[in-house]
Amino acid sequence: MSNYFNPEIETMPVEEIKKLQSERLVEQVKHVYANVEFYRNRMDEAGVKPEDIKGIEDLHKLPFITKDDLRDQYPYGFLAVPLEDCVRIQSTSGTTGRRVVAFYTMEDVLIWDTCCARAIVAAGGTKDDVVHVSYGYGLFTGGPGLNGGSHMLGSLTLPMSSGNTDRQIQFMTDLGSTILCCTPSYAAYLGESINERGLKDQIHLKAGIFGAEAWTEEMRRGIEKSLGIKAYDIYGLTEISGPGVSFECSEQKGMHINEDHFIAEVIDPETGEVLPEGEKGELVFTCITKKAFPLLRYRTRDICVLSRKKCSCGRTHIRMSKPLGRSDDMMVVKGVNVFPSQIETVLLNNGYEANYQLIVDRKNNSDTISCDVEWLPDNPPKDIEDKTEREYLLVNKLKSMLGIAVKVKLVEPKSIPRSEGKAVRIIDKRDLFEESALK
Ligand code: DLL
Repeated sequence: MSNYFNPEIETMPVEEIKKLQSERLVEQVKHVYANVEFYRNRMDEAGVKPEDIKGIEDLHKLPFITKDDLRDQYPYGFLAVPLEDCVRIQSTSGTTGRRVVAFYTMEDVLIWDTCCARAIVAAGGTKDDVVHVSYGYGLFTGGPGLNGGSHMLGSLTLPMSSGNTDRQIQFMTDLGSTILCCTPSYAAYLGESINERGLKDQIHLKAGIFGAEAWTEEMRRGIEKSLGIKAYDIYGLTEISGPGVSFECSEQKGMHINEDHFIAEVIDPETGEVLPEGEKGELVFTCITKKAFPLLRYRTRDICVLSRKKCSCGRTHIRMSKPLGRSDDMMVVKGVNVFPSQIETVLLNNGYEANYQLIVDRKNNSDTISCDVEWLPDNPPKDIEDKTEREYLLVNKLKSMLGIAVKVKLVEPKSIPRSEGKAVRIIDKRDLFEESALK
């Protein structure tokens, strides 16, 4: 594949995009069937042969892939090229033991960079911009993704990573950062910090590219005001490549999916039935260009709506709404993906039962998570010191499992309300999901 960064692809007539997707899908199916035993078995079980897939109209014949499949196949089960052809791995946040590790060939990295470069352009970026990347660098895809996109565009890239707010602001003022890339919570925090220090007139930001967690329109308006910028949403997930699977344009009405690389479907999460455009359901992606770790029909668990309505920016690629919720119980806390089951595992491994409740909140634009857990009736804490010690032990265990701090409170047996139906394990006070503007 030549010509990685070709903006014309984003304005191709829809029929041409679909034709391109069909051609690439056919090749991709052959590639995974030939190289990944897991796919071969799944497709054989479903009675589908590579030659049955003649274009995107046959996509529905392929079986779905879930995160559990990826964990079961950890680490190499989905690798579709020889390991020596890979140049990079990235990994999902917050999961333990069986993480999801995604592999990239050099070509895969360039495709990913292209997707992120497009997001920067859609936010008004050019090679003359100074792109300040405050997403975390490392296994998390945020930093490396936007870094790569900025390089591809030829912009000056500041690989700040997250944290150290004073240093962030100093570089921002001294080097004249014009585009900020970070999580929306961190952007809000930076905005506050800059205003508190009275430095707003010394920063030159014009745009921000914020994603990796849910954020509301209200939050967008707050960030835009405090930093004096236009704030753009960006979406992605490690399994599919990282940030840049989709991104907002100047219209700010949903995120254009990079359709020359990913096919999007929305399904009914209960039945798996493909839903028509405009209906709300679970987002499913098929990677049609990636070679090392190409997932077909991967269930993201993000609930979204797709729209092909014409966008006045001129891009023809389909748009997705902001995620409107999840079809599983994953929460994104401080940018880290947290499953209640992980917390439960720590509790059970440490002699507690599954009588717990998680309270997630957002204060001063920073997420907090606390966990109330009942001590066992036959093993109450001896005194206040013993209680604190036991709580501290759980805090440490949870920290090493999740990578973030969870406040723990031991409470009396039967003090957590029992529910008649599904246990109410999570109280998320953040109210992050709202019906999004896909017009
Ligand atoms: O969060 C990739 C990313 C980095 C996206 C930087 C945007 C910017 P994961 O850690 O694998 O990857 O988490 C993926 O995060 O399935 C969504 O539930 C959530 N998510 C990502 N972007 C958004 C967004 C990165 N813009 C999971 N709005 C996804 C809401 C988002 N949720």
